[in-house]
Amino acid sequence: MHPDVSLQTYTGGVDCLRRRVVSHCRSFLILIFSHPFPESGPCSSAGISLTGTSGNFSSPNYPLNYPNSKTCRWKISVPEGYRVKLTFDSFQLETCIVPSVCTCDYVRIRDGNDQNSDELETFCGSNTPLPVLSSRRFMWVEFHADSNNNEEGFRASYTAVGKLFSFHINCVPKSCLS
Ligand SMILES: [Ca+2]
Repeated sequence: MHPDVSLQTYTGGVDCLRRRVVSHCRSFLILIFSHPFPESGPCSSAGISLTGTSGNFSSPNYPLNYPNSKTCRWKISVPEGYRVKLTFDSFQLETCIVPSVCTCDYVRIRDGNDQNSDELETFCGSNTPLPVLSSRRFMWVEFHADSNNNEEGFRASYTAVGKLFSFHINCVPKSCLS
C-alpha cells in the first residue's frame, strides 16, 4: 500500500473507533476498499532481501509511473553453488540527457551483496536490457529516480542458475548472455 494511504487509513481508523462517528467510519472503509493497489511490492532504500531459486520485483507503482526522488534497493541471494540470472520483462525509464552514463533515472546492478560490490551494469532509457549474470550467489540491484520526469518503470525476475550454466565464463562479470 502507498505510504500516504497507510497514514490516511491509520489516522482515519483511530479517529473512527474513538469517536464512533458513523459517517466518518463509512468514509474510512470506502478509503480502504477503493484504493487501487499497485502491483509492485515495497520499496526500501535500505534494501529488500530476496531469496530462493526464483522471484520477481518491480519499480514502485508499476505498471503505473514510478514517483520522483525515489531509491529502492534489492539484495538477491540464491542457494550456495548457484549464480543469479536477472532478466528484465519490461523496462521503461526516463531517457537521460547523457544516456551513455545514465545521468537521470537508472537501474544499477552489482556483483555481490552490498553497494561496494563491483558494478556489473547500469541501465536507463527504454531499451530492455539483456539478462545479467552474477559471478556468485549474490546480486545487488538499485533503482533510482531523480527529482523530475518519470516513466512506467521496470519489472524483473531472477532465477538461480547452476554451475553448468557457466559456459559464458569468459564474459563474466559483464552481461554477455543472449
Ligand atoms: Ca526522472
